[in-house]
Amino acid sequence: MTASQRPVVLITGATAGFGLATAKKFAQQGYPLVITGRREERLKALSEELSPLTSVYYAVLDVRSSEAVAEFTNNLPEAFKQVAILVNNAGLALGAEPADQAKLSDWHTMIDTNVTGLVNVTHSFLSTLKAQPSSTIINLASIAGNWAYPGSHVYGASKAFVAQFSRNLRSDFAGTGIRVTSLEPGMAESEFSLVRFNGDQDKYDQIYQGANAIQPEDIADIILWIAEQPAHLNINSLEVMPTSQAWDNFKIVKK
Ligand code: NDP
Ligand code: 8X3
Repeated sequence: MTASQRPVVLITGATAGFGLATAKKFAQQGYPLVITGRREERLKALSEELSPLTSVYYAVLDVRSSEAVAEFTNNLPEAFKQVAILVNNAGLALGAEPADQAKLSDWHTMIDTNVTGLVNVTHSFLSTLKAQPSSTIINLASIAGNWAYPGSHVYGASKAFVAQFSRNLRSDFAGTGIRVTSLEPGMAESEFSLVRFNGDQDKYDQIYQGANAIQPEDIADIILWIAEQPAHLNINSLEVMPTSQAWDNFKIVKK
């Protein structure tokens, strides 16, 4: 496939972390890109950086608003309308306290972003994706959706939704050109933990120091690999951890 034949890639949450690295990775391969997020100055700078490599359209988009998502979808310029690779990446965790100490507003924000936001964008592009000879949805779930750990409550549950939603989409679209993947990373170094701990740089440093965590570029490589599998193959789910991370014992709380 020559660069001019590459399908359009839409990435949500391209202003940082996985989304940013994925935009760069696909741009290096010449894929036309639609990049979105809430921070316009970052989108503009990224668009300027990548424009020598490929065609880029950026739009400020808060995925939590179904109205904004519909308007964004309808207003895509003609050259970018035929989205064939959707990377549903925008998401966040807020807090890691036990459930009874968590803020209800944080729970709502996680559900609104990780569940409602992802559903908004997916629904808005299904007819476009179905019209393509081959298309791919890559949803960012997490190990937190597969395994329980203290302080994960709503975050982990929102990612369990993403994993099951991905499987259910697979079920609906079996035999069509639409492929769906639930990508489930473990600990990765990005702004994610700054957001989770409300900008606390000390906590961020403690978490990542010596952990040799996954880097956003590792995830970008995996996303490109998934998207470039032959059309007859669907990567259903892919869980990846840093080598330094693994499961521990079940806890037993004795009286
Ligand atoms: P970052 O915090 O580095 O990036 C998150 C991105 O999501 C930003 O671009 C942010 O952009 C965007 N975003 C957040 N809220 C919204 C919103 N309401 N509307 C649109 N965009 C939004 O995190 P990561 O790159 O690490 O995480 C990306 C995804 O991967 C998330 O879904 C996360 O849950 C998941 N994940 C992360 C892991 C990790 O350890 N880092 C591990 C497993 C999964 P902006 O603020 O400009 O809107
Ligand atoms: C983020 C991974 O392990 O911090 O999705 O919950 S973890």
